[in-house]
Amino acid sequence: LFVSNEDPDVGLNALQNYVLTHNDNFILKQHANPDDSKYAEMFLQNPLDREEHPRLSLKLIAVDGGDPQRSGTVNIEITVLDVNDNAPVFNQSLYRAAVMENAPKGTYITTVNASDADSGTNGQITYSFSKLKGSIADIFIIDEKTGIITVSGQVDYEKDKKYEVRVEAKDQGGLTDSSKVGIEVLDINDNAPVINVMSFSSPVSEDAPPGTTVAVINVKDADSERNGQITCSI
Ligand SMILES: [Ca+2]
Ligand SMILES: [Ca+2]
Ligand SMILES: [Ca+2]
Ligand SMILES: [Ca+2]
Repeated sequence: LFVSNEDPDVGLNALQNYVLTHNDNFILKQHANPDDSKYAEMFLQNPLDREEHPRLSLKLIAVDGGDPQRSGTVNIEITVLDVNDNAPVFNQSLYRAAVMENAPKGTYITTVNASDADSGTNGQITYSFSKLKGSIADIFIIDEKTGIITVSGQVDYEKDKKYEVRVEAKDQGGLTDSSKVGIEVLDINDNAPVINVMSFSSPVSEDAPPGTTVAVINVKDADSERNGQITCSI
Protein backbone atom coordinates (compact mmCIF):
# COMPACT_ATOMS: atom_id res chain seq x y z
CA LEU A 1 0.00 0.00 0.00
CA PHE A 2 1.37 3.38 -0.99
CA VAL A 3 0.30 6.53 0.75
CA SER A 4 1.27 10.08 -0.01
CA ASN A 5 -0.08 13.22 1.54
CA GLU A 6 -0.18 16.67 0.10
CA ASP A 7 0.65 19.42 2.56
CA PRO A 8 0.87 22.76 0.79
CA ASP A 9 3.11 24.28 3.55
CA VAL A 10 6.88 24.29 3.26
CA GLY A 11 9.76 23.75 5.72
CA LEU A 12 8.97 22.69 9.27
CA ASN A 13 5.27 23.23 8.65
CA ALA A 14 5.40 20.65 5.87
CA LEU A 15 4.66 16.95 6.36
CA GLN A 16 7.07 15.46 8.90
CA ASN A 17 5.95 11.99 9.72
CA TYR A 18 3.57 9.09 9.10
CA VAL A 19 2.36 7.01 12.02
CA LEU A 20 0.46 3.73 11.85
CA THR A 21 -1.68 2.65 14.79
CA HIS A 22 -0.15 -0.20 16.76
CA ASN A 23 -0.77 -3.62 15.22
CA ASP A 24 0.90 -7.03 15.00
CA ASN A 25 1.00 -7.45 11.24
CA PHE A 26 1.96 -4.33 9.33
CA ILE A 27 4.86 -1.92 9.41
CA LEU A 28 5.36 1.39 7.70
CA LYS A 29 8.41 2.50 5.71
CA GLN A 30 8.78 6.16 4.87
CA HIS A 31 10.50 7.52 1.82
CA ALA A 32 11.34 10.99 0.59
CA ASN A 33 10.72 12.02 -3.00
CA PRO A 34 13.42 14.13 -4.77
CA ASP A 35 11.18 17.19 -4.23
CA ASP A 36 11.27 16.49 -0.43
CA SER A 37 7.66 15.40 -0.25
CA LYS A 38 7.22 12.14 1.59
CA TYR A 39 5.38 8.91 0.99
CA ALA A 40 4.98 5.75 3.00
CA GLU A 41 4.74 2.08 2.15
CA MET A 42 2.88 -0.38 4.31
CA PHE A 43 4.38 -3.88 4.48
CA LEU A 44 3.08 -7.12 5.85
CA GLN A 45 5.56 -8.13 8.53
CA ASN A 46 3.84 -11.03 10.32
CA PRO A 47 1.40 -13.54 8.79
CA LEU A 48 -2.32 -12.81 8.98
CA ASP A 49 -4.70 -15.33 10.56
CA ARG A 50 -8.31 -15.00 9.43
CA GLU A 51 -9.45 -17.42 12.14
CA GLU A 52 -8.18 -15.01 14.78
CA HIS A 53 -8.76 -11.63 13.13
CA PRO A 54 -11.02 -11.72 10.05
CA ARG A 55 -10.90 -7.93 9.80
CA LEU A 56 -8.28 -5.37 10.75
CA SER A 57 -8.97 -1.71 11.25
CA LEU A 58 -5.94 0.59 11.18
CA LYS A 59 -5.42 4.34 11.20
CA LEU A 60 -2.66 6.06 9.30
CA ILE A 61 -1.85 9.49 10.69
CA ALA A 62 0.25 12.08 8.87
CA VAL A 63 1.62 14.85 11.09
CA ASP A 64 3.42 18.06 10.18
CA GLY A 65 6.15 19.84 12.15
CA GLY A 66 4.21 23.06 12.73
CA ASP A 67 3.05 24.59 15.97
CA PRO A 68 0.28 23.85 16.59
CA GLN A 69 0.93 20.48 15.05
CA ARG A 70 -1.66 19.49 12.46
CA SER A 71 -2.48 15.99 11.34
CA GLY A 72 -4.57 14.12 8.81
CA THR A 73 -5.95 10.61 9.27
CA VAL A 74 -7.06 7.82 6.94
CA ASN A 75 -8.82 4.68 8.07
CA ILE A 76 -7.52 1.48 6.52
CA GLU A 77 -9.96 -1.42 6.65
CA ILE A 78 -8.44 -4.78 5.78
CA THR A 79 -10.53 -7.89 5.11
CA VAL A 80 -8.51 -11.10 5.44
CA LEU A 81 -9.50 -13.77 2.92
CA ASP A 82 -9.66 -17.38 4.09
CA VAL A 83 -7.31 -20.13 3.00
CA ASN A 84 -7.81 -23.75 3.99
CA ASP A 85 -5.18 -23.92 6.72
CA ASN A 86 -7.16 -25.91 9.31
CA ALA A 87 -7.99 -29.60 9.09
CA PRO A 88 -11.25 -30.86 10.61
CA VAL A 89 -10.88 -32.05 14.21
CA PHE A 90 -13.07 -34.78 15.77
CA ASN A 91 -14.37 -33.91 19.24
CA GLN A 92 -13.52 -37.46 20.44
CA SER A 93 -10.70 -39.81 19.49
CA LEU A 94 -12.93 -42.79 20.33
CA TYR A 95 -16.72 -43.07 20.32
CA ARG A 96 -18.35 -45.96 22.17
CA ALA A 97 -21.78 -47.33 21.36
CA ALA A 98 -23.84 -50.49 21.81
CA VAL A 99 -26.48 -52.12 19.65
CA MET A 100 -28.84 -55.06 20.18
CA GLU A 101 -28.34 -57.87 17.70
CA ASN A 102 -31.10 -58.17 15.10
CA ALA A 103 -31.76 -54.41 15.47
CA PRO A 104 -33.84 -53.25 12.49
CA LYS A 105 -32.35 -51.14 9.69
CA GLY A 106 -32.23 -47.47 10.64
CA THR A 107 -31.57 -48.13 14.34
CA TYR A 108 -29.52 -45.23 15.73
CA ILE A 109 -26.00 -46.12 16.92
CA THR A 110 -24.20 -42.83 17.62
CA THR A 111 -23.24 -39.46 16.10
CA VAL A 112 -19.67 -38.43 15.36
CA ASN A 113 -18.78 -34.75 15.17
CA ALA A 114 -15.83 -32.79 13.87
CA SER A 115 -15.30 -29.04 13.60
CA ASP A 116 -13.22 -26.95 11.19
CA ALA A 117 -12.11 -23.40 11.96
CA ASP A 118 -12.08 -22.24 8.33
CA SER A 119 -15.01 -20.58 6.60
CA GLY A 120 -17.19 -21.53 3.62
CA THR A 121 -16.27 -24.72 1.78
CA ASN A 122 -12.88 -24.73 3.56
CA GLY A 123 -14.80 -25.54 6.72
CA GLN A 124 -17.53 -27.75 5.24
CA ILE A 125 -17.16 -31.32 6.49
CA THR A 126 -18.28 -34.65 5.03
CA TYR A 127 -18.12 -37.87 7.04
CA SER A 128 -17.33 -41.37 5.80
CA PHE A 129 -16.13 -44.76 6.99
CA SER A 130 -12.52 -45.37 6.04
CA LYS A 131 -10.88 -48.69 5.18
CA LEU A 132 -13.82 -50.86 6.09
CA LYS A 133 -12.89 -54.47 6.60
CA GLY A 134 -15.10 -57.19 5.18
CA SER A 135 -18.77 -57.06 5.97
CA ILE A 136 -18.93 -53.94 8.16
CA ALA A 137 -19.90 -51.83 5.14
CA ASP A 138 -23.04 -53.98 4.79
CA ILE A 139 -24.01 -53.61 8.46
CA PHE A 140 -23.55 -49.92 9.30
CA ILE A 141 -23.98 -46.68 7.38
CA ILE A 142 -22.89 -43.11 8.15
CA ASP A 143 -24.71 -39.97 6.99
CA GLU A 144 -22.05 -37.89 5.26
CA LYS A 145 -23.55 -34.57 6.37
CA THR A 146 -24.75 -35.26 9.93
CA GLY A 147 -22.26 -37.93 11.06
CA ILE A 148 -25.14 -40.11 12.30
CA ILE A 149 -24.34 -43.84 12.23
CA THR A 150 -27.23 -46.28 11.86
CA VAL A 151 -27.81 -49.98 11.23
CA SER A 152 -28.10 -50.91 7.55
CA GLY A 153 -27.83 -54.70 7.65
CA GLN A 154 -27.83 -57.80 9.84
CA VAL A 155 -26.25 -57.43 13.30
CA ASP A 156 -25.57 -60.93 14.65
CA TYR A 157 -23.97 -61.37 18.07
CA GLU A 158 -23.17 -65.00 17.26
CA LYS A 159 -21.09 -63.79 14.30
CA ASP A 160 -19.39 -60.68 15.75
CA LYS A 161 -19.53 -59.50 19.37
CA LYS A 162 -18.02 -56.09 18.64
CA TYR A 163 -16.94 -53.89 15.78
CA GLU A 164 -14.31 -51.19 15.46
CA VAL A 165 -15.04 -48.74 12.67
CA ARG A 166 -12.73 -45.95 11.50
CA VAL A 167 -14.45 -42.70 10.57
CA GLU A 168 -13.02 -39.85 8.52
CA ALA A 169 -13.96 -36.16 8.40
CA LYS A 170 -12.88 -34.29 5.28
CA ASP A 171 -13.25 -30.61 4.38
CA GLN A 172 -13.87 -29.53 0.78
CA GLY A 173 -10.19 -28.64 0.43
CA GLY A 174 -9.19 -32.25 1.15
CA LEU A 175 -7.85 -31.93 4.71
CA THR A 176 -8.89 -34.81 6.97
CA ASP A 177 -9.04 -36.16 10.51
CA SER A 178 -9.94 -39.66 11.64
CA SER A 179 -11.45 -41.24 14.72
CA LYS A 180 -12.68 -44.64 15.90
CA VAL A 181 -16.12 -45.96 16.80
CA GLY A 182 -16.30 -49.05 19.01
CA ILE A 183 -19.68 -50.77 18.68
CA GLU A 184 -20.54 -53.48 21.18
CA VAL A 185 -23.19 -55.99 20.14
CA LEU A 186 -25.63 -57.10 22.87
CA ASP A 187 -26.88 -60.69 22.87
CA ILE A 188 -30.53 -61.59 22.68
CA ASN A 189 -31.88 -65.12 23.07
CA ASP A 190 -32.44 -65.90 19.41
CA ASN A 191 -31.13 -69.46 19.37
CA ALA A 192 -32.94 -72.52 20.80
CA PRO A 193 -30.82 -75.35 22.20
CA VAL A 194 -29.96 -77.97 19.58
CA ILE A 195 -30.06 -81.63 20.72
CA ASN A 196 -27.72 -84.07 18.99
CA VAL A 197 -27.89 -87.79 19.82
CA MET A 198 -24.28 -89.06 19.47
CA SER A 199 -25.03 -92.71 20.17
CA PHE A 200 -27.96 -94.73 21.34
CA SER A 201 -28.07 -98.43 22.38
CA SER A 202 -31.31 -100.14 21.63
CA PRO A 203 -32.56 -102.60 22.54
CA VAL A 204 -31.35 -102.66 26.18
CA SER A 205 -31.29 -106.07 27.83
CA GLU A 206 -33.40 -106.55 30.93
CA ASP A 207 -30.42 -107.62 33.07
CA ALA A 208 -28.35 -104.52 32.23
CA PRO A 209 -26.98 -103.19 35.56
CA PRO A 210 -27.94 -99.68 36.76
CA GLY A 211 -25.39 -97.18 35.48
CA THR A 212 -25.15 -98.71 31.99
CA THR A 213 -24.76 -95.99 29.34
CA VAL A 214 -27.74 -96.07 27.03
CA ALA A 215 -27.30 -92.86 25.02
CA VAL A 216 -24.81 -90.03 24.60
CA ILE A 217 -26.49 -86.72 23.88
CA ASN A 218 -24.85 -83.43 22.95
CA VAL A 219 -26.76 -80.18 23.52
CA LYS A 220 -25.63 -76.79 22.22
CA ASP A 221 -26.96 -73.24 22.39
CA ALA A 222 -25.22 -70.58 20.32
CA ASP A 223 -26.21 -67.69 22.65
CA SER A 224 -24.06 -66.47 25.52
CA GLU A 225 -24.41 -66.49 29.32
CA ARG A 226 -27.98 -67.04 30.54
CA ASN A 227 -29.27 -67.17 26.97
CA GLY A 228 -26.98 -70.14 26.33
CA GLN A 229 -27.31 -72.02 29.66
CA ILE A 230 -28.99 -75.37 29.21
CA THR A 231 -30.75 -77.74 31.56
CA CYS A 232 -31.69 -81.22 30.35
CA SER A 233 -34.56 -83.34 31.60
CA ILE A 234 -36.41 -86.48 30.51
CA1 LIG B 1 -10.50 -26.61 6.69
CA1 LIG C 1 -8.26 -20.38 7.30
CA1 LIG D 1 -30.54 -69.54 23.56
CA1 LIG E 1 -28.07 -64.47 20.43
